Amino acid sequence: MIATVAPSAKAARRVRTAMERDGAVAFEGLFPLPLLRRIRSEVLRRHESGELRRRGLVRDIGGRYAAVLPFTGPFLTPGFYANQKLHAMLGTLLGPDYRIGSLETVISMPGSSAQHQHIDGPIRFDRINGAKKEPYRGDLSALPPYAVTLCVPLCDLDEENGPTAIWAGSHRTALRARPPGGAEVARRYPVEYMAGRFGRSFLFDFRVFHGGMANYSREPRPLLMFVFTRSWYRDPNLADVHPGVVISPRALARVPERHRGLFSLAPAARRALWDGR
Ligand SMILES: O=C(O)CCC(=O)C(=O)O
Ligand SMILES: [Fe+2]
Repeated sequence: MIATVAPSAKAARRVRTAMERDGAVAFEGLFPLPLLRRIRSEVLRRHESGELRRRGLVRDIGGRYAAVLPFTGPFLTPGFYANQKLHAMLGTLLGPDYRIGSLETVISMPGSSAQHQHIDGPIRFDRINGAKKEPYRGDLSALPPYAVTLCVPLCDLDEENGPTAIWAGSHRTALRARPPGGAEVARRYPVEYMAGRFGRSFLFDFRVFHGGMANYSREPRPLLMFVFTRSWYRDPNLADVHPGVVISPRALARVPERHRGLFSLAPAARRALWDGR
Protein backbone atom coordinates (compact mmCIF):
# COMPACT_ATOMS: atom_id res chain seq x y z
CA MET A 1 0.00 0.00 0.00
CA ILE A 2 1.25 3.51 -0.83
CA ALA A 3 2.56 5.05 2.42
CA THR A 4 1.07 8.15 4.01
CA VAL A 5 3.73 10.24 5.72
CA ALA A 6 3.51 13.20 8.09
CA PRO A 7 5.84 15.49 6.17
CA SER A 8 8.96 16.86 7.89
CA ALA A 9 12.68 17.16 7.27
CA LYS A 10 13.09 13.92 9.24
CA ALA A 11 10.61 12.12 7.02
CA ALA A 12 12.88 12.57 4.00
CA ARG A 13 14.35 9.10 4.24
CA ARG A 14 10.92 7.44 4.61
CA VAL A 15 9.76 9.36 1.58
CA ARG A 16 12.72 8.19 -0.45
CA THR A 17 12.11 4.57 0.53
CA ALA A 18 8.41 4.85 -0.33
CA MET A 19 9.20 6.49 -3.67
CA GLU A 20 11.71 3.75 -4.51
CA ARG A 21 9.20 1.03 -3.67
CA ASP A 22 5.91 2.45 -4.95
CA GLY A 23 6.81 5.49 -7.06
CA ALA A 24 4.34 7.46 -4.94
CA VAL A 25 3.80 8.67 -1.38
CA ALA A 26 0.89 10.55 0.27
CA PHE A 27 1.06 13.41 2.76
CA GLU A 28 -1.35 14.74 5.34
CA GLY A 29 -1.16 18.45 6.08
CA LEU A 30 1.74 19.50 3.87
CA PHE A 31 0.18 22.93 3.27
CA PRO A 32 -1.98 24.85 5.74
CA LEU A 33 -5.68 24.69 4.85
CA PRO A 34 -6.18 28.50 4.71
CA LEU A 35 -3.45 28.69 2.02
CA LEU A 36 -5.06 25.81 0.11
CA ARG A 37 -8.43 27.56 0.26
CA ARG A 38 -6.92 30.71 -1.25
CA ILE A 39 -5.31 28.59 -3.95
CA ARG A 40 -8.60 26.84 -4.67
CA SER A 41 -10.43 30.20 -5.07
CA GLU A 42 -7.73 31.47 -7.42
CA VAL A 43 -7.86 28.33 -9.59
CA LEU A 44 -11.68 28.26 -9.70
CA ARG A 45 -11.82 31.97 -10.53
CA ARG A 46 -9.46 31.46 -13.47
CA HIS A 47 -11.39 28.35 -14.51
CA GLU A 48 -14.79 30.07 -14.36
CA SER A 49 -13.59 33.08 -16.34
CA GLY A 50 -12.57 30.70 -19.15
CA GLU A 51 -8.96 31.95 -19.24
CA LEU A 52 -7.49 28.59 -18.23
CA ARG A 53 -9.46 26.68 -20.82
CA ARG A 54 -8.24 29.11 -23.50
CA ARG A 55 -4.69 28.38 -22.41
CA GLY A 56 -5.22 24.63 -22.05
CA LEU A 57 -2.46 22.19 -22.89
CA VAL A 58 -3.33 19.60 -25.49
CA ARG A 59 -3.16 16.07 -24.14
CA ASP A 60 -5.40 13.06 -23.58
CA ILE A 61 -8.14 14.45 -21.50
CA GLY A 62 -11.37 12.43 -21.53
CA GLY A 63 -13.28 15.56 -20.55
CA ARG A 64 -10.60 17.16 -18.41
CA TYR A 65 -8.12 19.84 -19.32
CA ALA A 66 -4.71 20.87 -18.05
CA ALA A 67 -3.33 24.42 -17.97
CA VAL A 68 -0.17 26.13 -16.76
CA LEU A 69 -0.79 28.51 -13.84
CA PRO A 70 1.16 31.73 -13.29
CA PHE A 71 2.97 32.32 -10.00
CA THR A 72 0.79 35.15 -8.73
CA GLY A 73 -1.29 35.73 -5.57
CA PRO A 74 -1.26 32.74 -3.20
CA PHE A 75 1.28 30.87 -5.33
CA LEU A 76 3.88 33.50 -4.42
CA THR A 77 3.75 32.52 -0.75
CA PRO A 78 7.18 31.03 0.14
CA GLY A 79 5.29 28.47 2.27
CA PHE A 80 3.90 27.21 -1.03
CA TYR A 81 6.73 27.28 -3.60
CA ALA A 82 9.57 26.75 -1.11
CA ASN A 83 7.66 24.84 1.56
CA GLN A 84 10.35 23.71 4.00
CA LYS A 85 9.03 20.21 4.62
CA LEU A 86 8.55 19.59 0.93
CA HIS A 87 11.98 20.84 -0.03
CA ALA A 88 13.79 18.73 2.55
CA MET A 89 12.16 15.75 0.88
CA LEU A 90 12.76 16.86 -2.72
CA GLY A 91 16.50 17.21 -2.15
CA THR A 92 16.78 13.55 -1.16
CA LEU A 93 14.93 12.52 -4.32
CA LEU A 94 16.26 14.89 -6.97
CA GLY A 95 19.63 16.10 -5.65
CA PRO A 96 20.50 19.66 -4.63
CA ASP A 97 19.90 21.57 -7.87
CA TYR A 98 16.33 20.60 -8.68
CA ARG A 99 13.96 23.22 -10.00
CA ILE A 100 10.33 23.91 -10.70
CA GLY A 101 9.36 22.22 -13.98
CA SER A 102 5.85 23.67 -14.06
CA LEU A 103 2.81 24.56 -12.02
CA GLU A 104 -0.33 23.21 -13.64
CA THR A 105 -3.90 22.49 -12.84
CA VAL A 106 -5.97 19.60 -14.18
CA ILE A 107 -9.68 20.33 -14.15
CA SER A 108 -11.85 17.27 -14.60
CA MET A 109 -15.30 18.44 -15.66
CA PRO A 110 -18.55 16.75 -14.57
CA GLY A 111 -19.09 13.80 -16.91
CA SER A 112 -15.43 13.34 -17.78
CA SER A 113 -14.39 9.75 -18.39
CA ALA A 114 -11.45 7.84 -16.96
CA GLN A 115 -8.15 8.95 -18.42
CA HIS A 116 -6.04 6.29 -20.12
CA GLN A 117 -3.27 4.75 -18.06
CA HIS A 118 -0.03 6.62 -18.78
CA ILE A 119 3.30 7.87 -17.50
CA ASP A 120 4.09 11.58 -17.59
CA GLY A 121 7.58 11.43 -19.03
CA PRO A 122 10.03 8.61 -19.62
CA ILE A 123 13.59 9.12 -20.72
CA ARG A 124 14.41 6.94 -23.72
CA PHE A 125 17.70 6.09 -25.36
CA ASP A 126 16.27 4.43 -28.48
CA ARG A 127 18.23 4.72 -31.73
CA ILE A 128 17.34 4.28 -35.37
CA ASN A 129 19.13 1.45 -37.11
CA GLY A 130 18.05 1.36 -40.76
CA ALA A 131 14.25 1.16 -40.66
CA LYS A 132 14.21 -0.23 -37.12
CA LYS A 133 14.00 1.49 -33.77
CA GLU A 134 16.55 -0.06 -31.48
CA PRO A 135 15.90 0.28 -27.76
CA TYR A 136 18.68 0.68 -25.25
CA ARG A 137 18.96 -2.77 -23.65
CA GLY A 138 20.74 -1.93 -20.42
CA ASP A 139 18.76 -2.04 -17.19
CA LEU A 140 17.70 1.46 -16.26
CA SER A 141 14.95 0.39 -13.89
CA ALA A 142 16.91 1.31 -10.75
CA LEU A 143 17.60 4.90 -11.85
CA PRO A 144 16.63 7.47 -9.24
CA PRO A 145 13.82 9.86 -10.17
CA TYR A 146 14.48 12.76 -12.52
CA ALA A 147 11.06 14.38 -12.24
CA VAL A 148 8.29 14.16 -9.65
CA THR A 149 4.85 15.72 -9.39
CA LEU A 150 3.28 16.93 -6.20
CA CYS A 151 -0.44 16.46 -6.78
CA VAL A 152 -2.62 18.63 -4.57
CA PRO A 153 -6.36 17.98 -4.97
CA LEU A 154 -8.27 21.20 -4.36
CA CYS A 155 -11.36 19.40 -3.02
CA ASP A 156 -12.30 16.19 -1.21
CA LEU A 157 -11.78 13.23 -3.55
CA ASP A 158 -13.85 10.06 -3.64
CA GLU A 159 -15.05 7.49 -6.20
CA GLU A 160 -17.71 9.93 -7.31
CA ASN A 161 -15.61 12.86 -8.47
CA GLY A 162 -12.65 10.77 -9.55
CA PRO A 163 -9.38 10.27 -7.67
CA THR A 164 -6.14 9.60 -9.53
CA ALA A 165 -5.39 5.88 -9.89
CA ILE A 166 -1.74 4.87 -9.37
CA TRP A 167 -0.26 1.45 -10.16
CA ALA A 168 2.11 1.22 -7.20
CA GLY A 169 5.63 0.09 -8.09
CA SER A 170 5.09 0.37 -11.85
CA HIS A 171 7.68 3.16 -12.22
CA ARG A 172 10.40 0.51 -12.20
CA THR A 173 9.26 -0.89 -15.57
CA ALA A 174 8.86 2.36 -17.51
CA LEU A 175 12.50 2.40 -18.64
CA ARG A 176 12.67 -1.23 -19.72
CA ALA A 177 13.90 -1.79 -23.28
CA ARG A 178 10.21 -2.27 -24.12
CA PRO A 179 7.86 -0.50 -21.71
CA PRO A 180 4.95 -2.71 -20.57
CA GLY A 181 1.43 -2.32 -21.99
CA GLY A 182 -1.63 -1.43 -19.90
CA ALA A 183 -2.68 -5.07 -19.36
CA GLU A 184 0.72 -6.08 -17.99
CA VAL A 185 0.84 -3.09 -15.66
CA ALA A 186 -2.65 -3.86 -14.33
CA ARG A 187 -1.74 -7.53 -13.80
CA ARG A 188 1.59 -6.96 -12.08
CA TYR A 189 0.97 -3.90 -9.92
CA PRO A 190 -1.78 -3.13 -7.40
CA VAL A 191 -3.86 -0.10 -8.29
CA GLU A 192 -4.55 2.50 -5.62
CA TYR A 193 -7.06 5.32 -5.80
CA MET A 194 -5.68 8.44 -4.18
CA ALA A 195 -8.95 9.49 -2.54
CA GLY A 196 -9.07 11.58 0.63
CA ARG A 197 -10.03 14.81 2.32
CA PHE A 198 -9.08 18.25 1.06
CA GLY A 199 -5.57 18.87 2.49
CA ARG A 200 -4.15 15.49 1.55
CA SER A 201 -1.60 15.54 -1.26
CA PHE A 202 0.67 13.04 -2.92
CA LEU A 203 3.96 12.94 -4.71
CA PHE A 204 4.53 10.66 -7.67
CA ASP A 205 7.42 9.73 -9.91
CA PHE A 206 7.06 10.75 -13.60
CA ARG A 207 7.55 7.07 -14.48
CA VAL A 208 4.70 5.62 -12.45
CA PHE A 209 1.67 4.47 -14.46
CA HIS A 210 -1.41 6.43 -13.43
CA GLY A 211 -4.59 8.05 -14.71
CA GLY A 212 -7.47 10.19 -13.47
CA MET A 213 -10.80 8.40 -12.86
CA ALA A 214 -14.21 9.49 -14.18
CA ASN A 215 -16.03 12.42 -12.61
CA TYR A 216 -19.66 11.37 -11.94
CA SER A 217 -20.36 14.38 -9.71
CA ARG A 218 -21.88 17.73 -10.67
CA GLU A 219 -18.81 19.78 -9.73
CA PRO A 220 -15.50 20.28 -11.53
CA ARG A 221 -12.65 18.45 -9.82
CA PRO A 222 -9.54 20.69 -9.73
CA LEU A 223 -6.05 19.34 -8.96
CA LEU A 224 -2.77 21.16 -8.74
CA MET A 225 0.16 19.45 -10.39
CA PHE A 226 3.40 20.98 -9.13
CA VAL A 227 6.29 19.45 -11.07
CA PHE A 228 9.93 19.40 -9.88
CA THR A 229 12.79 18.16 -12.01
CA ARG A 230 16.52 17.66 -11.95
CA SER A 231 18.24 20.64 -13.58
CA TRP A 232 18.80 18.88 -16.91
CA TYR A 233 15.35 17.36 -17.42
CA ARG A 234 12.76 19.03 -19.66
CA ASP A 235 9.13 17.97 -19.41
CA PRO A 236 8.05 16.67 -22.85
CA ASN A 237 4.45 17.73 -22.10
CA LEU A 238 5.56 21.36 -22.38
CA ALA A 239 7.60 21.03 -25.57
CA ASP A 240 5.14 23.12 -27.61
CA VAL A 241 4.30 25.85 -25.10
CA HIS A 242 6.19 28.80 -23.75
CA PRO A 243 6.80 29.56 -20.96
CA GLY A 244 6.33 26.48 -18.79
CA VAL A 245 7.16 28.43 -15.63
CA VAL A 246 5.35 31.77 -15.48
CA ILE A 247 6.56 34.44 -13.07
CA SER A 248 6.96 38.17 -13.76
CA PRO A 249 10.38 39.83 -13.35
CA ARG A 250 8.92 41.90 -10.46
CA ALA A 251 7.59 38.88 -8.63
CA LEU A 252 10.85 37.02 -9.18
CA ALA A 253 12.85 39.93 -7.74
CA ARG A 254 10.82 39.58 -4.55
CA VAL A 255 11.60 35.86 -4.22
CA PRO A 256 14.34 35.51 -1.57
CA GLU A 257 17.67 34.90 -3.27
CA ARG A 258 18.13 31.45 -1.74
CA HIS A 259 14.95 30.26 -3.50
CA ARG A 260 15.47 32.01 -6.82
CA GLY A 261 17.20 29.04 -8.46
CA LEU A 262 13.91 27.14 -8.24
CA PHE A 263 12.55 29.44 -10.95
CA SER A 264 15.51 29.19 -13.30
CA LEU A 265 13.38 27.81 -16.15
CA ALA A 266 11.23 30.98 -16.17
CA PRO A 267 12.06 33.53 -18.90
CA ALA A 268 12.31 36.20 -16.15
CA ALA A 269 15.30 34.30 -14.71
CA ARG A 270 17.21 34.02 -17.98
CA ARG A 271 19.67 36.32 -19.73
CA ALA A 272 18.49 37.41 -23.16
CA LEU A 273 21.32 36.97 -25.69
CA TRP A 274 19.67 38.44 -28.80
CA ASP A 275 17.11 41.22 -28.60
CA GLY A 276 13.57 40.42 -29.64
CA ARG A 277 14.13 36.77 -30.55
O1 LIG B 1 -6.75 13.93 -13.61
C1 LIG B 1 -6.00 13.22 -12.93
O2 LIG B 1 -6.35 12.68 -11.86
C2 LIG B 1 -4.60 12.96 -13.40
C3 LIG B 1 -4.21 13.81 -14.56
C4 LIG B 1 -2.92 13.38 -15.21
O3 LIG B 1 -2.30 12.43 -14.82
C5 LIG B 1 -2.39 14.14 -16.37
O4 LIG B 1 -3.09 15.03 -16.89
O5 LIG B 1 -1.25 13.83 -16.81
FE1 LIG C 1 -0.44 12.17 -15.84
